[in-house]
Amino acid sequence: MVETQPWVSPFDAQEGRPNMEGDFLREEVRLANRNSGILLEALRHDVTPTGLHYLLNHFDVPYVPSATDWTLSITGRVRRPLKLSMADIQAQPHKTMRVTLECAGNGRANIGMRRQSMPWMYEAVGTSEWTGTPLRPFLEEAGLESDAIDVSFLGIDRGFDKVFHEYGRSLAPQLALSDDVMLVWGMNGQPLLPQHGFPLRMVVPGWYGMASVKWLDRIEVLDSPYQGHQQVGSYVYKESADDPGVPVTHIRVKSLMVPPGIPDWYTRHRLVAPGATEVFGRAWSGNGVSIKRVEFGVDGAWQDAELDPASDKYAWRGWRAKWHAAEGEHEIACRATDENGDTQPLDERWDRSGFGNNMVHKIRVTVRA
Ligand SMILES: Nc1nc2c(c(=O)[nH]1)N[C@H]1C(S)=C(S)[C@@H](COP(=O)(O)O)O[C@H]1N2
Ligand SMILES: [Mo]
Repeated sequence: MVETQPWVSPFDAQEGRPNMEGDFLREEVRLANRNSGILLEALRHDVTPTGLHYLLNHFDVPYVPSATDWTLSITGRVRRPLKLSMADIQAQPHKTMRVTLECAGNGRANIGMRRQSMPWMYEAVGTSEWTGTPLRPFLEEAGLESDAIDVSFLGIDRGFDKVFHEYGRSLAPQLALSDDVMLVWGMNGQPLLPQHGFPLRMVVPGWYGMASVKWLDRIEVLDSPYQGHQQVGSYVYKESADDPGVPVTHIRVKSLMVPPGIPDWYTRHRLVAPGATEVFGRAWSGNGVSIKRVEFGVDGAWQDAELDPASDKYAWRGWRAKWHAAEGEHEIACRATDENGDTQPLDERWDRSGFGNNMVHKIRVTVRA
């Protein structure tokens, strides 16, 4: 870690943070202490224990002591504006879905010229059983006007990222009305924890995590495209600053392994005993596309891994590979391909903000008796 950057008021500056190489900044380390990732060994669990699920909070976690007074309003280009209590929402039919969430910035720190932001390596992913109810009946009750072209979702957390804003995102009406977009109050059979959006959040399965707005209190139906910072000023794939870019949407195909053997505590370098061993991992893709193939690589030689039975449509899939570990230094890797034929790249995928880097997971291993 190197010294903190010279102080420039972030409340005035309009420029984004630059890209950089080298050691992590104090600011990045502080963000990493606030936003924890999954421990890779916890990939073993089909459903990530709640306390091991990754976290990404841009601002402060709001203090909401009870769900009793929480309301969700639906306003804007609707025929009947609604103000719903948690009781109104929970009176709808319940549904529990197993969904893998991944942060769009996962893999950012593995890009040579990384963006100054949350320095995720591989660990911004987790799978939960989310309990809630589809959003659709509420939007239908409110009744979208014929000029409604965007549906915005706002949380109560606020702060600065170039500009002042409340965390907000939007979805096209057609998507907001799909059966899979959910209003969620439960995570793994318990009320949401404060850091995961208590008492109410969205889950937009198959999309990178930014779409799943936490602490949801307002839905505004719009007759023009939503212009919130998290929609148009961030989460856009760009080659360079003047690239108009392409919005970040669905999760890209990816796989990870449980690091085999035992770690050195500080470097996390692995030590594996020679002989037969099994490497276990997970693979997933976005938009409900299933995993077709996972390969396991040792020093660049690839073999097919065995896939566990498919899980829910939007949840990751287990895989395992037999490895006859020979003494010496090795680099092991895994690579997934989905039913669309999309495969993970071997090397980092450039994006100016470090979004969508789904390069293969590589681990250096010492094999010694
Ligand atoms: N209100 C609000 N919702 C939010 C965020 C946020 O900062 N504020 N972060 C988003 C991002 S970028 C991700 S990846 C997911 C993370 O959800 P989790 O912390 O429950 O894992 O929440 C999304 N929803
Ligand atoms: Mo994210």
